[in-house]
Amino acid sequence: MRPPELSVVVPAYNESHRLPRTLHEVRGWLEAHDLAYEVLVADDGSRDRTRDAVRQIQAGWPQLRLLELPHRGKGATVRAGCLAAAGRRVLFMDADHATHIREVEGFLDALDSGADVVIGVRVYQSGTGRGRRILGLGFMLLAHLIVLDDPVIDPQCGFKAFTREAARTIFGRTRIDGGTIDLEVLLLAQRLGLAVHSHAVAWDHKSGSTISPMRCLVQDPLDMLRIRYHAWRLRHDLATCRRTPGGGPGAPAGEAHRGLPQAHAARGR
Ligand SMILES: Nc1nc2c(ncn2[C@@H]2O[C@H](COP(=O)(O)OP(=O)(O)O)[C@@H](O)[C@H]2O)c(=O)[nH]1
Ligand SMILES: [Mg+2]
Repeated sequence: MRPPELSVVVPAYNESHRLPRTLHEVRGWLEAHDLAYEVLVADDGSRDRTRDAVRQIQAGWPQLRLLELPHRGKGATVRAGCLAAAGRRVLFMDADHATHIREVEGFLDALDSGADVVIGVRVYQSGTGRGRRILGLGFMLLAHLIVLDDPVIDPQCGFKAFTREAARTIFGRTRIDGGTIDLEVLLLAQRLGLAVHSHAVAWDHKSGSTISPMRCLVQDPLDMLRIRYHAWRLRHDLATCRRTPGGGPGAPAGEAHRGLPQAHAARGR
């Protein structure tokens, strides 16, 4: 059977109230477009009825898969989902549908034009409160101080797409289990010399955020240091993979990686 053109990975933790509507909207859009797809809900050991809700929807929707994971955090869930994805291109997006699935069109075009990774940039934002914006700026400052080699306009946007090879190569090397995995993904992509493109998206901030300010202040900086340390430990592997496309533990067996272009991180091209 041919792989789907697109895998949509949705990490979920206690999302029984928001996810069914998102799945309904995502299905509506995908089916209106001529695209072979799968949707993977990666459930992070939810304690509400998220899994039951997905199972119910699955009954009439064969392209919907449910990954049932023990609770470890968003990063672990996104990683498991992206590594389990069967599609030729892999998108991850938030369960609350803050960025509409329709935006994926531009992402697929960018992947078809040579990008390995396409990251959303929340240019058109609505509903993001003041406290949240300030936390975001603090996070950005630390991300650029501690983690990123090259500039990235919006590292934390929860709407990112990958070629299958890039998804395997990157996520196979990530370690972070929490929400800072986006930074780890970007640092690894930079070190691997992958082509990272940015794409403007609309972001409608939904209520019910699970972001905890305490976690941002304590856990995130520690995770940023871990990301940096782990990338340093991987330096030989990353340098080898950069020189020999297709090599490395995260690459899919038997699939040749097309030539990896030199790094041009997130220049909004
Ligand atoms: N797996 C997992 N996913 C989480 C966790 N916290 C949030 N998420 C998911 O991450 C996405 C974004 O979460 P959300 O609460 O909307 O964050 P925000 O809107 O960025 O403040 C959603 O798909 C959530 O289900 C977690 O602890 N584990
Ligand atoms: Mg949200």
